[in-house]
Amino acid sequence: GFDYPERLNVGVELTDAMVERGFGDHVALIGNGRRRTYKELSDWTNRLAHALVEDLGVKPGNRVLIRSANNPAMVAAWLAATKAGAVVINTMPLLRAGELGKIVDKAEVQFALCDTRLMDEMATCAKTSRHLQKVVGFDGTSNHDAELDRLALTKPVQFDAVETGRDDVALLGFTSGTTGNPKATMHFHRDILIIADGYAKHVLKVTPEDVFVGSPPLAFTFGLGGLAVFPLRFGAAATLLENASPPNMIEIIETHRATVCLTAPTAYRVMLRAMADGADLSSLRAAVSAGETLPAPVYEEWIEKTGKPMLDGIGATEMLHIFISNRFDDHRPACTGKPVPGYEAKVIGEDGTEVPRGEVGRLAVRGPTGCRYLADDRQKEYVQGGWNITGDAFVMDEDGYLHFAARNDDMIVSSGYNIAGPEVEAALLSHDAVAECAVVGAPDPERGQVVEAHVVLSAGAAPDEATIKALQDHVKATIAPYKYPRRVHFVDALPKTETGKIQRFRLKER
Ligand code: 3SK
Repeated sequence: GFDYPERLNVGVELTDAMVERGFGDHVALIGNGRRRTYKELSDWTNRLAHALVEDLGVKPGNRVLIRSANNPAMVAAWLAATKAGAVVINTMPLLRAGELGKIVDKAEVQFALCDTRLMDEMATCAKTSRHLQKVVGFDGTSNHDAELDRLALTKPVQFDAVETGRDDVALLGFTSGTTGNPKATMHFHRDILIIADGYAKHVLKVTPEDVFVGSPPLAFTFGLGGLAVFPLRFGAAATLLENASPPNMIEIIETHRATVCLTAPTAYRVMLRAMADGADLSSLRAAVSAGETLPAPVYEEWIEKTGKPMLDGIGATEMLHIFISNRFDDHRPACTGKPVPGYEAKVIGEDGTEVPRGEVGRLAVRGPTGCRYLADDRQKEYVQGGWNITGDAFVMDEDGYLHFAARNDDMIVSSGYNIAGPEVEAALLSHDAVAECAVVGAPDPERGQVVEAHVVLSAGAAPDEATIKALQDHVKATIAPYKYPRRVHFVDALPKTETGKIQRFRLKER
């Protein structure tokens, strides 16, 4: 069970409570060339919380938007606003004023805390917003040289945090929109601890000696959980990178001897190539792959080169974090694993009943976190009879392991065959000429749909008919031949969300 006191403020739990537990001198955050201990983080967030309440007028339940790239100042702003009892909306740095405006309207945001380097779009958004009362800048470079930092500077390092309830909303997570239609999901203070006390404790087995690195934005619950909540809950250190490119992550791993990495399979592919050129990833004890399905060749090469497993897992903004995962001592290729402690999963058909083992259906999960959309009719589609009905098609095998088939939208029906686009992608990715690819169903008068591959070629591969033929033959030789891509387009890059998920719907629109 996940038992928490009725009065619970997750901002306090991850800072002041950690100091009380003896972690005051442990390094909590590393970023922008500085290290901060838990005591420093506690003081910093308490000063900021004073400024939010006393100077800005933030009240419990107010919606506070934070706009920043991943850096320690963003984590501090999130924790401070949480201590002040606010409901926080973390947002991606690349969002434009129009996109920010939709979030501000939907969440009825009253206050925005914005890295001063990203102020232009925020200010444009504020001009037309009915809800926003105040936009205040903070210094994302941690030099404390912006309005909010100056207000906080003179405040005391003790703060009486708002005594929120464990079931009070602490966070609104906006879905990243692979379908182009974002929704807000509400999460309680207790939910944020549950993801640490479940997955991070029992699957990742986090200890105070761990050093985390990774690429998902803190604005995405994958990043907030993996790069802030998990380390801070256990007295570990989080390294935060504003630009988490694979070379930058490698540098951090080498410099800080990082032990846990969370990123997407494409980044791991690049890291594997870098290992061949001497990159030292030997400090990593855990490589978490999520956000996109993990192709078996990447999983296998990782084990071969590092001697350690790569943990594929699936989460959802609706569920807050990962709910199905492989384990260090129980992992398989092309397999997402089993439910995380506390969660149950089943695979259901159109009529909502469980399909036989081995058959494709929709993944349904239930557990201690779950979907609560903010004012959205889609709630009754997502949650039915206490089960969260995800948008993913899965197969449960005889032994209870779950295997990703496709996002429901990514199933291609061609001449009566059901073809899972990601399976064709995995086959293509096992060819040397393919750096990245996405497979979609394209309308076809004869077959209904045909399999269409969009391929980013590896350096040196020629974008010509001979390569198309080689790729088609390779797929036919790897999986059932009817699944081969009848159309192949070479592209420079694939359309992706800011969290790195491929936007297949954009390819379908083309
Ligand atoms: O699998 C995902 O996309 C995800 C979403 C939210 C939180 C965590 C994860 C891994």
